[in-house]
Amino acid sequence: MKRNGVGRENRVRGRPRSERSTSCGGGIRQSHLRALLLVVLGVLVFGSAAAYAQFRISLVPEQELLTNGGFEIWPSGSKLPVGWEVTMPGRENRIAKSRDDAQGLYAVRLEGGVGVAVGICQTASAGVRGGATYQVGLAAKGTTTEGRVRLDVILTWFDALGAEIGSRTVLLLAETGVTNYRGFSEWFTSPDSAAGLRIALRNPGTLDVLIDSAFLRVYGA
Ligand SMILES: [Ca+2]
Repeated sequence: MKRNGVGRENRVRGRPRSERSTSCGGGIRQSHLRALLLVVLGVLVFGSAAAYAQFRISLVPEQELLTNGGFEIWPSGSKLPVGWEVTMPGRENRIAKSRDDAQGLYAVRLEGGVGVAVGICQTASAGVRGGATYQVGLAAKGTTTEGRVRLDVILTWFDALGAEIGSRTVLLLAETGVTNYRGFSEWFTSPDSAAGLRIALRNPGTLDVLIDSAFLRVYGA
């Protein structure tokens, strides 16, 4: 009887070892599993947030503001590509269509000279607004390995009444021996009252410069 009582007591005080082991061990594993899942979830959430912040610009809609940025369209007999004007009157004869292109069929060549800065420009209004993020870029190169090739990109902002409200020169190229196309780009933000943006591509150097694949994008359109 006593032996049986002890046996019953043992059975009552504790569940079989295998059951305890299964229950307790399982509880610990579930706890660890929950912690691990939380860590993984945290990594995913924070990792995704960081990735989103880093690449958010590429995820929002964008709008191209330039007309004929690839310089593929040229009116018959014209020295200027469609959509572009000359920055200084009378300099059309120093601007030319070139088959030495980075993309497509044609590029534009701005002739260099002493005391002369040949340039082309165009003004965008559709899609231009205050406080937006923009990216301007192009491919450019020189035609000789000797001397310094120059190219300035000049951005000028206008308000809704057409008054100039700011200007900024972005020097994209000022290097020696660049005879293969290289891509250049820069990010910027518009002034709050911006309603128009003129972009001018100007060669202030003495050597010719070739330009192709120009773009001017606004994000969040
Ligand atoms: Ca082209």
